[in-house]
Amino acid sequence: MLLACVLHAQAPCSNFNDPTNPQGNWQLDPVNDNVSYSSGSPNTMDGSQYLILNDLSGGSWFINPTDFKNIGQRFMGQCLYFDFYLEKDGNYGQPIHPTIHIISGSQVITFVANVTVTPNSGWVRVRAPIANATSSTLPSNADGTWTMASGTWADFNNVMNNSTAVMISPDITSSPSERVYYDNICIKSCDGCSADFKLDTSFSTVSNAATANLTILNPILFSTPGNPGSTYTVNWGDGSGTQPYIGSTLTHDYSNGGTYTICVTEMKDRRVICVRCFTFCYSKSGVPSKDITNTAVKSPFPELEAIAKAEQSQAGQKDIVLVPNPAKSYVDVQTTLSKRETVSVKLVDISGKVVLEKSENLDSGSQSIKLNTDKLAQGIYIVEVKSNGKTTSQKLLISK
Ligand SMILES: [Ca+2]
Repeated sequence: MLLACVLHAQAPCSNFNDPTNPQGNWQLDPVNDNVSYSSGSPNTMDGSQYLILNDLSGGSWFINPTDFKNIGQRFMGQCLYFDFYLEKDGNYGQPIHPTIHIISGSQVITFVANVTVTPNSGWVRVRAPIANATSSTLPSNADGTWTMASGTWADFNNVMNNSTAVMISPDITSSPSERVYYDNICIKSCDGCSADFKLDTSFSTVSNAATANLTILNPILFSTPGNPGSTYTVNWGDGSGTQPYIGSTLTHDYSNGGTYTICVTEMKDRRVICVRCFTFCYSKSGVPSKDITNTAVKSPFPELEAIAKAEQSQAGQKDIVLVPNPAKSYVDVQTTLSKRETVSVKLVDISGKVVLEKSENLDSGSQSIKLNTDKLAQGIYIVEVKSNGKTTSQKLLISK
């Protein structure tokens, strides 16, 4: 199983690359026909798919109200990056400064880049500092300056620290034909390192092995004017050597429990630019699963004990089936009832806390209770089903 020993939260990053849901948690606000969005490819900074925003009539925004909450509280000292490209300027006719906005409720702060672009002048990458103001001079860096239309610097700090969303817009002029591209809206360190990566880990209860899927968030794999591009190598931390990263997700299996530090090294012209590491650990369950008569399961970890008990219960009776398992956004708890009765289902996390509870009055025969697991963190849970005075439990893995 994976243990809760991941050392730090991974920072939000929208790369608009998902083939089925490229906009991720971004949405129109308000929802109207003033702006449309679609995808294009490639962003010449990294060769990836990007977001296109089209201004069709009056104003509207494109916001992400999910991933960028409380930015200042979580990522002070880091930078909010974005890639920008101007395709059509709505006949504005002058160079424009790319912008990105952070909002908190109705308050807005705007980072204005120093660089200017004109239609089809190329992609630019901008870093906005995540910093507090200490006077009415708002924070700035080499890439640009934070601005706000109204309010005090204390208001600025409130928006930065208690942000509710990040916001972008194609609006440049009142004429509705602007078309802009955004990509790689990511929070990362300001040092220009592009070796930050996303790690998805899962544990197979069948093989007792852990699998790590690694994706570099916004690698610079292509040469652009003034930038020769980078190469990346991955060290999985288990003595298996290094592996080159060539642009898609890399997968690695761990068959032995332990603590592993996975590192990505970014190099330019054979020179190391930076290294990013992430530590995770997992432990095999170590439960003698064949020995179901052993009811006095003892384990140094309470969660192991809970799982061991669940496995014993599972081995003794197949009263419930969980589909799918591992689950992502939902799980169906399937059971067969000999008569109409009330069935209650509890989802318990490894600390023993009930995270979800549901009761349903079901007819006899094959029945199913759907639990929404969308909001739950990935990990191991126990599903407890109580019907006809009997409790049955099963182990459920939630893997996002
Ligand atoms: Ca992208």
